Amino acid sequence: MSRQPTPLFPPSFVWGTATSAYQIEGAVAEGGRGPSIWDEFCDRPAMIAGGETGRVAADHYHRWPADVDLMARLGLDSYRLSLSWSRILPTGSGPVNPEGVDFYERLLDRLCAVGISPAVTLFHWDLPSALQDQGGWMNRDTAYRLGEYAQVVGERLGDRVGMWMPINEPVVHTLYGYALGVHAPGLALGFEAFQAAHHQLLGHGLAVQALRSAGCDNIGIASNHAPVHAASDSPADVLAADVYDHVVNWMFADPILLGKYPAEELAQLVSGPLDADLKIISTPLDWYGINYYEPTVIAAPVEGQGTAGVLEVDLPPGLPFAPVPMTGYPTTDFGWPVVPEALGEILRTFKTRFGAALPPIYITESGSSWHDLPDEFGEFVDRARIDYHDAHLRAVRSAMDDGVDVRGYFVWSLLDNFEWAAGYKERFGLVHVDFQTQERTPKASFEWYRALIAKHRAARV
Ligand code: IFM
Repeated sequence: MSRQPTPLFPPSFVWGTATSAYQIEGAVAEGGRGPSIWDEFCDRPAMIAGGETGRVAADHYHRWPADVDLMARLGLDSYRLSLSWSRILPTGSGPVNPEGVDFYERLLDRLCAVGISPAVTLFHWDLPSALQDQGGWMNRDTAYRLGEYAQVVGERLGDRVGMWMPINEPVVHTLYGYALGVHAPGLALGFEAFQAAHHQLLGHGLAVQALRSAGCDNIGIASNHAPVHAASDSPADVLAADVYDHVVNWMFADPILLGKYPAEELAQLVSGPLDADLKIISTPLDWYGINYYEPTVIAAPVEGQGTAGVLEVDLPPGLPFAPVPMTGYPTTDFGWPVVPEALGEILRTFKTRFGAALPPIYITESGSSWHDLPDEFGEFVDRARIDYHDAHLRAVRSAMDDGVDVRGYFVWSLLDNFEWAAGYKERFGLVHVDFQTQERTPKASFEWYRALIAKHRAARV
């Protein structure tokens, strides 16, 4: 990896980090919070590595003042957090929990006081259980509940929020949570799960409209995208890769940016008043957020052979595509290939595919998990994480030089946290968290990012 200084970005480029409520807050039964689907999913045997749960997580609910101090030391322009829906509306709709609103008011106030602009996600996979009891995202009503929740939050907290994302990574929530059953709510509905995707997209559009009516602006989405490559030039592999690309990328981006599903066959997977819904879903955004981690290689399925690989789960038989491991690249300790140029590639693809319909882009997440260990001085010298971000920032810069309008980069994540079904072993943070003592130790990557931000701040002056 290069040891040249990371290239400079324009003065207005936004430097951020990201987290989500269930992954860091803990305190799941405090402050009037209602249960969420992740509380219940973690209680099911064998769903989470090591039987871990987010009940305490990084205890951010109690330690947020010290965590904001760390962010101030880092010099962040913006901090992307998600609100726990069931902390604000314990049953997903109806009465507001004043203690929940109060918690976020104090957190947002403090962020603003230290000069960090909050970037708020409304739904990062932790649906209130009461809404799941009514079908969750398979139920069209949930989309309207997200709109109402957005209205409440917009009215109460909107004056302190710099950027909004109604939803995070609908593709992952749909595939893992509703199609394969390896994330909450643990449903294995196969292709029927696309109804849940459609309702999330509808909820996104309704939430955008509600936020605007509450006087909020600077609204986008945090959506996971990455290039899909065919395993070979064979027509069967190329076709399989194209189908997969449509399912994981364009099924989610096209409705939002173009107001249509990318193929008639995919539109037929969902029901509802599609024309009217797509108008709502494509309510114009101020920007589009891409979460990027790794590209995918796809082959045509071999009859009688199960498919595993990048999704880290066995896929049901009969799918028209088979993810295969990517070779020739280093992998993170989580086993994900490190392919920075693929971030540049997806950015250029967005520019080409959407043209004038594409608003400015933010990288709303990128990061890598390394099983960091302290050296003899107790320091975490996470060179691999630094190299990861350096290389991915270079890829962003190069795409910008090619005319892609990228406005900011949010490191996933500020803190080591609860990595969903993988529990606590996977560590994405710039700050190490000892989950026994909750001690925070900034890693070398924290100092690297601090210096990078400081250099840009100095250039601003
Ligand atoms: O931890 C997750 C996050 O919640 C959503 N994006 C990917 C991250 C790493 O897996």
